[in-house]
Amino acid sequence: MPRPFLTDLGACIEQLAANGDLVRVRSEVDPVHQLAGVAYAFEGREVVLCERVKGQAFPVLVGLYWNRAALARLFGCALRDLPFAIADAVQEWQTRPIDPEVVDRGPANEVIEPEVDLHKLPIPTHALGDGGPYIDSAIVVARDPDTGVRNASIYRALVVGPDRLTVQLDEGRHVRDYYERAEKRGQPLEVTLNNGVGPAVHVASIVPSSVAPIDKDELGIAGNIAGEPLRLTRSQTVAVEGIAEAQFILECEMLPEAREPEGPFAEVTGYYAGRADRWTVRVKKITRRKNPIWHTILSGKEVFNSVGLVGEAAVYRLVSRQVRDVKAVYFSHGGCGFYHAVVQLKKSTEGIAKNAILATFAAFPSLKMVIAVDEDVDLTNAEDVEWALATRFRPETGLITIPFARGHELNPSTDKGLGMKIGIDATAPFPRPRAFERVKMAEVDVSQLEIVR
Ligand SMILES: Cc1cc2nc3c(=O)[nH]c(=O)nc-3n(C[C@H](O)[C@H](O)[C@H](O)COP(=O)(O)O)c2cc1C
Ligand SMILES: [Mn+2]
Repeated sequence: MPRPFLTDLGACIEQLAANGDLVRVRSEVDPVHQLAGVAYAFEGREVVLCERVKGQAFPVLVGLYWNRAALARLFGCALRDLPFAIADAVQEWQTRPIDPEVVDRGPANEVIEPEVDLHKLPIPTHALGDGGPYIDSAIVVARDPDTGVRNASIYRALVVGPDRLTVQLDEGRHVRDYYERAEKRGQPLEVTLNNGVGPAVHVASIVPSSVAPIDKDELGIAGNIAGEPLRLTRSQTVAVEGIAEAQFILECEMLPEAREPEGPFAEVTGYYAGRADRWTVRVKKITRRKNPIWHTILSGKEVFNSVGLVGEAAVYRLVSRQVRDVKAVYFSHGGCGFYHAVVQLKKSTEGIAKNAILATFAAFPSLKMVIAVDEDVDLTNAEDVEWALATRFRPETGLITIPFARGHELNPSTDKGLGMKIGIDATAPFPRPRAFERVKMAEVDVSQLEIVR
């Protein structure tokens, strides 16, 4: 059954309100620092709609991804099933993709701005040390300059002029690969930045390349999640499409040979990414809905529950096929959402936890640490995982270290991404000796008892 609220942000907000997961801030907030500060008071709880933004005509939505329970309600599944629901849609896409459809005009083209002025958009400046206003939730749609295959992803973009942005493209990103090939020919890379989309499109655009390789259009994943093709709209000034359902579309080109300062930016690591000369983008046209809502994402729980959640789903899908004993994967929040993974196994043989650890590293290169636990450990509970480390992990046999391996360049504990990965087997021996049998109490429904306080 089609679920339009998973692609259309306006419908999504209505659904959040109906589920009791939305707060509206009626007081005016300053987009410089104050908006993020107000939103942070709700981090991990309700999604926040700032209805009046100082000096700006449009409201701003923030916090769409920071509460997994609210996301599960949107996706219509139980909280613990959320990564599996995404993994199932991704698998369906691999075998029966619901590819996007291109239309001439969409809701995102209701207003075609006569001139480009990024300062007229309510783009907030988040953290106190940030280098300026950042677009950080727009879906970047591009085409491979050789094959024409479409790509969707998210890159932070700093506003540096009325029609100019600077962006950060990590190593290995498909858009960086496209750009480098276009630049070699002295050509710009055309892209659209699509702000204000539903979770199906967001999820599709951050599925890791181990699952959505460079020769596949990951926008199809949005179709498989929402149950209907995602609609794309032809652009006014570039040959790449925009997302018809978006609130705003910025038609842009990434300029060859041009670099301008970008940063600092409060990153998912909890640190600022530094300022340096990075890629330059020129905005050629802005189109929008009549009454649009700007969407922004705060680094922190929001990203843990989006990149992390989608990473878990992708890793689970890949690794459980190689190692059937793997039952679940969790990217813990203390690990910045995607540096630490906990892999849960129901062991059928000795040594298999180490194979699961190696397969997990292969499936998600940003990971620094993988901990394997048994099925009787709650993998989402840091205290329970620590209990497994304390009582099952034997450092003399259970530790894997992989020095000088590629990780995530933003992680300051690495040398620009180069560092050691560690795998920890915190599973009990197989077959399980009596000494490793976990204490269990009877399950009692206390609501049936007479209890006095
Ligand atoms: C809110 C948010 C911001 C992101 N910012 C960046 C960024 O600035 N640079 C980057 O390389 N990746 C960033 N990512 C991660 C990429 O979007 C993600 O890895 C994506 O799968 C890359 O796709 P691609 O390889 O198809 O280009 C961000 C993800 C999210 C959710
Ligand atoms: Mn891609």
